[in-house]
Amino acid sequence: AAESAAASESSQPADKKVVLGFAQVGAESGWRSANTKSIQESAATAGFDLKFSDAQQKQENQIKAIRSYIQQKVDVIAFSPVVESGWDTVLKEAKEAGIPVILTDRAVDSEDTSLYKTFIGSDFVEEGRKAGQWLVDQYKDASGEVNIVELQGTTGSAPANDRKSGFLDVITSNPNLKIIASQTGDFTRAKGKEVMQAFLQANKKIDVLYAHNDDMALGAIQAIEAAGLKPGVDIKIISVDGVHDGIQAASEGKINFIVECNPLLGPQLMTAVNDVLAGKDIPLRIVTEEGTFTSEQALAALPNRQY
Ligand code: GZL
Repeated sequence: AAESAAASESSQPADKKVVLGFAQVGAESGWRSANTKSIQESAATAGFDLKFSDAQQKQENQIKAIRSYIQQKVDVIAFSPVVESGWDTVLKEAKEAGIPVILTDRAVDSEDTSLYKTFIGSDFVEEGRKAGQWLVDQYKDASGEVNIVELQGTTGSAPANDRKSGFLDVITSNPNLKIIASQTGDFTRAKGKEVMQAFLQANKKIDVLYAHNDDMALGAIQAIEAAGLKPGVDIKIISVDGVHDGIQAASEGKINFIVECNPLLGPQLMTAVNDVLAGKDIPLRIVTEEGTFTSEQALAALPNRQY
């Protein structure tokens, strides 16, 4: 009787595992792999039954996955929206089914914030501002024009939109700093290399590359070296994430400045799942802590990096 009483008090019967449905963006970058590992390991540690899907960076696949979790009557749905728009319908379906939703990593542009319990992730505008500030400091005495090319993240994604706007907002303080070309590399190495090749062919003088993630910067480095130029010297490179291969390149002076974007969101997500199921009020926004790395700092940090 005591056990059944305990079970009836909490929202979960004592022996039933919490079922968490997670709809992941894809496996496009080192950051994403580290993020997936953090979520899978944290769910196991929390004793949750994790249902996990990879949408290959396609919104329709994420929506399908969320609908399948609704059908399966999972306890909580969490996902990292590949793009900001187009989520209201499926989030309303989850709400009508009485299944709480938690956003991780990327935000949605829904006006109705009752459609999700919280958004756990970085401040991408601040990341763009940090990247821009480093460049402004580097070129504060520049007399001539500084030609910048930009490899944007996935079109329509919160990190691409916000890293662009934060960067632009800061560099306008120096009219010499000019973005002469800007195009999406979809957060992948392959596309980053391809677009950088095109930038190099179309522009005779490129001084700086601003890449929205390390993977595109690493692809661009291949293109820069193939063109007989020295990355980090002939073309300064600023990137975002701080994954192992990015930190490695920075420690070798091929990337000059990295703005960290923390992928290890698993523990905060599992805490939020428990709090939501316990009926606790949680903040609508949980911002993850992160820093920056110059080449010297990357060299010192390399031995201790977890991912
Ligand atoms: C940022 C995340 C971005 C990373 C990329 O939080 O959404 O997606 O910066 C990843 O590496 O592909």
